[in-house]
Amino acid sequence: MSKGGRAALARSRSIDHQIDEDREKKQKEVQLLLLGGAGSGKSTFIKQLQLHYGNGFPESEREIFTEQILKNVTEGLVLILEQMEILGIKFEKEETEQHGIELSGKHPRVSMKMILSKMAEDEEAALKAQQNRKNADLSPTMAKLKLSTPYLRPNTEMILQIWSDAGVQCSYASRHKFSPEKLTHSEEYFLESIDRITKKNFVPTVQDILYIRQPTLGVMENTFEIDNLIYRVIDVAGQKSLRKKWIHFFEAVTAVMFFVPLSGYDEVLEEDTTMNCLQDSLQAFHEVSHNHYLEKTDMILFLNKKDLFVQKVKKLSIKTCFPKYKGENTPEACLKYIKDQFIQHKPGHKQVYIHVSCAVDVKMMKDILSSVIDIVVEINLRRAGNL
Ligand SMILES: Nc1nc2c(ncn2[C@@H]2O[C@H](COP(=O)(O)OP(=O)(O)O)[C@@H](O)[C@H]2O)c(=O)[nH]1
Ligand SMILES: [Mg+2]
Repeated sequence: MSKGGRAALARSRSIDHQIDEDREKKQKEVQLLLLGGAGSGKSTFIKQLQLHYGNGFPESEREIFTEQILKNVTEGLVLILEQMEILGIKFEKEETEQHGIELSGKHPRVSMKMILSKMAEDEEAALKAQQNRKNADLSPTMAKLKLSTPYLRPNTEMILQIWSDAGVQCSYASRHKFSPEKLTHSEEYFLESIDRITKKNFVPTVQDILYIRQPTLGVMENTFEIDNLIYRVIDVAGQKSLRKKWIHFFEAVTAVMFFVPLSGYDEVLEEDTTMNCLQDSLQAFHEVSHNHYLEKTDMILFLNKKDLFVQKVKKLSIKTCFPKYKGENTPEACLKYIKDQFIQHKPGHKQVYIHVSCAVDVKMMKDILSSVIDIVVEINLRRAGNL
C-alpha cells in the first residue's frame, strides 16, 4: 500500500474508533429532561432520586433545609392571615383574633412580616459573606444561613392557637381563591408540626425535606449513577415566562418526564391567574409532545399529587376544569378521564408511559423510580440500536 493509502487507512481507523467511543459514551449516559408547570413536583422527584439512588439525606447534611422550612411556615401563615382579611373571613374566637392582629404585623415584637424581612436580611448577609470568601473554605457549617428559630420559637403557642381556630381553617380551605400567591398542602404539614420544627435542635426528617416548597428559577442539573449508567437529570423552571428555554434542551435528551399536578384542577397559575393549572398542563403537554425536535423522543408522564387529588375529588367535581365531564365523582373515574385527555393530546405514534404518583410518598416513589429506570434503560438500548 502506498504511503498516502496507509495514512488514509489510519485516519479512517481513527474516525471509526472515535465513533465507537462516542457511541459507547452515549450508551453509558442518559439525559432526562423534567418538564411541567411550577409546583408540579419536579424538584421533589429529584429529591426522591437523591434518596433512593444518591447519597440519601444523611442526618449531618439535613440542617441546611431548616431555614427553608421555617420560611415556608412563616410565609404560609402571613398569607393565610392576609387572605382572611381580604376574603372577609372572621376568627372563631376573640382571643385568636388578638393573636392574629399581633402576628399580622401590627405588633413589632412578634410581627410575622418583620420576621420574614429579618429572614431576607439574614439570607442576604449570608450570601454576601459567602461571596466575600470567594471559593475558600466553603464548608457547609461556615456557609450556612443563620437560623430564624429564635424569632419563631416564642410565637409557637400563638401560632398553634391561630392554626386551630375554625375561621383560620376556613380561610385555609379557601386557599384556591388566594391570589396571586398560592399556598400548597406543605404549609398545613409544617404548621401542624410548628412545635417540632421550632425546637432548638430540630433536624429535618426526610419527609420534611420532601414537603419543602422552594421554586426553582434557573436550570438545575443533577447526576446519578445507577447500574453503570450515568443519569443526567435536568430540571428546568416551569413558570410560563421561563418555558421558552425548554427548547434548548430538547435535542440531546433521552426521555422527557412531564409532570402534571392532578390536584390543580380547581387552581389557577400563580403567574397567570386567568389560566387553570390542569388546562395549562394539558396545553404545555400538547406543545411539547408535538414539538418536532422531540418527534422520536419517548415521554414519561407523571400524573402527580394523587394524594391531594383523591381528597379533593370527594368534595369538588372535576367539572370545574372539564365542563363536559359526565362521569361519576370517584377518584378512579375522574383519573381515567384525565388520563384519556392527556392521551388524546399526544401524537398517535408517540410512546408515552404514564405513572400516577405522589412525589412526597417515599415508598410509592421507590417502586415508581424502579420502573422508570427500567423504561429508561429500555429506551436507551433502543436508541443505541438506532445510532
Ligand atoms: N401532597 C403532595 N405534595 C407534593 C407532591 N409533589 C410535590 N408536592 C409538593 O408540592 C410543592 C411543589 O413541588 P416541587 O417539586 O417544588 O415542584 P416543581 O416546581 O415542579 O419543582 C412542594 O412543597 C412539594 O412538597 C405530591 O404528590 N403530593
Ligand atoms: Mg422545582
